[in-house]
Amino acid sequence: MKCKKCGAKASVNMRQHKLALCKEHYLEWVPEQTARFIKKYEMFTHYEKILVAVSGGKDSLGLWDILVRLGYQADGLYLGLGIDEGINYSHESQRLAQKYADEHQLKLHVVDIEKEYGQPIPVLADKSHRGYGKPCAVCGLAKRHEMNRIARDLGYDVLATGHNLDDEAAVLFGNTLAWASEFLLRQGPVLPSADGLARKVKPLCRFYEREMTAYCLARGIEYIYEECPFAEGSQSIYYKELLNQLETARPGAKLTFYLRFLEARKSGELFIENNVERAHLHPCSRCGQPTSAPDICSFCRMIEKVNAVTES
Ligand code: Q46
Ligand code: ZN
Ligand code: ZN
Repeated sequence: MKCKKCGAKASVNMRQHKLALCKEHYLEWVPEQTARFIKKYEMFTHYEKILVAVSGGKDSLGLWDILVRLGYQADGLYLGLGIDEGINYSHESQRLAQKYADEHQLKLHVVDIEKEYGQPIPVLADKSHRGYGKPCAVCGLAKRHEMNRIARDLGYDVLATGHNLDDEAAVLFGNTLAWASEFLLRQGPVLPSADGLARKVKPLCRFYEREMTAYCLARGIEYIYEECPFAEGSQSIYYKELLNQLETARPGAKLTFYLRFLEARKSGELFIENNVERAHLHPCSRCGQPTSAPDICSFCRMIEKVNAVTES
């Protein structure tokens, strides 16, 4: 297979785009496409300060690399979750995030959950009894809370995450199966800022996971290969496997599923827009972040519960 641009031997073949490229042209194509998506979905401008949530994995490090190559003002945020059983996941992912930042002279903010709140994520999950055996619910809550807190406290205009097409299609699939209308309405490449919530963007939402792997390998970016040990057996992995089977039989199916959804959502054809009541947000009386809960936000309530258990 030959590169469509120069005729040299292709190293990446994207069946869904009917496009094969050599390494050099692939490394040009990915940022060009990202710049196009940033513009199309009006994510941010070169004048805005971007905070990239960096986990040490290929998507977030790839995203940071692309944004910096495109000349955006992008700093990183690493959240230390304290998930160190088995493969030393947190320790290794922080090492790789820091390594990338140091090698490219970039600023990486590091927030350690245990230092901030007294316990690592698995213990917070256990003590708050929100885990049902897995710490993912508490982890997601803590990540959202901390990312928004840091973006607000340090004056960033926008928070960027490395969600790729496989992630977005799996979430969309789950939300569609459940007809979770409120989640469907909120799912998109941009979540505008509102009542103290930072704008959230997903510049990689149209890249397949394997395209990000190819990008990081071609750029020589060292990233953590292993998933978080708690991801094993998760619903989202199961949905990804199902969608991969579909993609093998019908190349491009995943992209079409996602893009058609975005079109329908934009033109108000989801038939759910008018039925969803928007939650009224007000500042949490403890941390000041927006919440729809009556007094304090669910994160502060979780921490309060953990502290009560710890003290008793
Ligand atoms: S939520 Fe669950 Fe992830 Fe947190 S505990 Fe690991 S798998 S990192 S995306
Ligand atoms: Zn080429
Ligand atoms: Zn709060």
